[in-house]
Amino acid sequence: MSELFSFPKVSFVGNKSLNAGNGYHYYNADEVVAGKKMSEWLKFSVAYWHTMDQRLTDPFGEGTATRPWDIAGNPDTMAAALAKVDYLFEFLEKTGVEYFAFHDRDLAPEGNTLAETNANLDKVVDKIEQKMRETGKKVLWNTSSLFTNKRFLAGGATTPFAEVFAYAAGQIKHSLDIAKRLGSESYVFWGGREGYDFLINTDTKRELDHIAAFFKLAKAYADEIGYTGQFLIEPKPKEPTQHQYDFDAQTTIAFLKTYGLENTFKLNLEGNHTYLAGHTYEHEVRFAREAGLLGSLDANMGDKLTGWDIDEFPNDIYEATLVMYEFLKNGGLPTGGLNFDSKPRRQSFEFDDLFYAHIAGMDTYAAGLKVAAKLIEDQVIENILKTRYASFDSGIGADFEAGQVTLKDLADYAENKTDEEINATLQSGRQEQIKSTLNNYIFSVLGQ
Ligand code: XLS
Ligand code: NI
Ligand code: NI
Repeated sequence: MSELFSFPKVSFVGNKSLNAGNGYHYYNADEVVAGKKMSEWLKFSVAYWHTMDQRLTDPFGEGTATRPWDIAGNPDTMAAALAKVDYLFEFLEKTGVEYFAFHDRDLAPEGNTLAETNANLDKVVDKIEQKMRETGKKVLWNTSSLFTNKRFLAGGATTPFAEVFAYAAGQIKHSLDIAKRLGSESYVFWGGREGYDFLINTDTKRELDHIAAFFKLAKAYADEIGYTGQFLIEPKPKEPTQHQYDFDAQTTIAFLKTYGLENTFKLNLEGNHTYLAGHTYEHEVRFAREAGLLGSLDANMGDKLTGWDIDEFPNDIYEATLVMYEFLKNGGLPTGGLNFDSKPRRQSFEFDDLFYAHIAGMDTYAAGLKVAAKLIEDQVIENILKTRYASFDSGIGADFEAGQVTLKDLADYAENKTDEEINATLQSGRQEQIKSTLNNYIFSVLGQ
């Protein structure tokens, strides 16, 4: 097939030139880091809804993006939907990205009924399936949009309207059929409008009971059709509803445990969502990892001065390093990956900007992976923790950890100690020194 667009195939060029050009400076698919090839660790994924569908609109203006697959005047026709598939696969080929992710509604226009909509969708899925067979590209995850259409104004699984609830279930059923058919490694539920705007008109308990039951029905259906991909919930604290039920990792973990869903789901954590929740990305990844529930990453970032989700392509090496540290501690993401739920800025409207954006994102996480691997090899963070918690390795601390003391034993132990004695055991947190060390690792590893 002749080329659809002219951007050259992106290959690894190394970091000798400081100017970001058309190549990867750090992402070297075959390079071995921490015992595995980068391409095996870093399962990057193109997000259909941004890379293919996002027109770079904002609340004040129309789209600025120039996209070669737009079919003049009517970007929502079936012809455009089918044409986009060819562009996606050429984009994957040229960037070397192995995976993609999509919502049902990214792929094809809706019809007048769910049956008509499914028929449109299936035509595009037929083509995708064929292309996947030809190229070996894979689906990281798919999902259903239960938030774009008007019917979902009060949610999909948490709507007060049973007609809408049934429709949402129908949509999920079809998406699970697609997941099974295309072999999606995971299946994502992002609770777009699963939350509330106004407490007084909302039965929160009933809504949470509904969504938990909805998830159980989805799991039962997946089991019935033999779909074994990992189910994921993607926490987000606000936008679009004022109060999202899956606010952050810990809120979502509590929800899963409350309803006995912790063995069914893991978390898909997105950088920009973590800031909106008042956390850092590494915080969220840490808490999911420690709960054994780290599933996948939506690798983006936001502007820390902006209060909404801007889905910027990741370019913060410091953050990527700390996220990759958690990632390596987790042994990577067996059924997940790094999905670029990211879009170029509105002024980066040219098609080539999509390539530069993916290059920036992939290089950032490749660089973060290398620095994190070196930190672990040198046991930098492990040694910091070892020293800081050493008093729990012997004496009263060790006795407590072994479950050998009562509250009264601890009180007896502490009773006659003076402040001077206690304060003499405190250690500095050495935050500034640790940050310098981190910077030194970044400079040194990436300078090589
Ligand atoms: C929106 C979410 C969304 C999910 C998929 O903020 O990040 O894009 O990843 O529905
Ligand atoms: Ni996302
Ligand atoms: Ni998001």
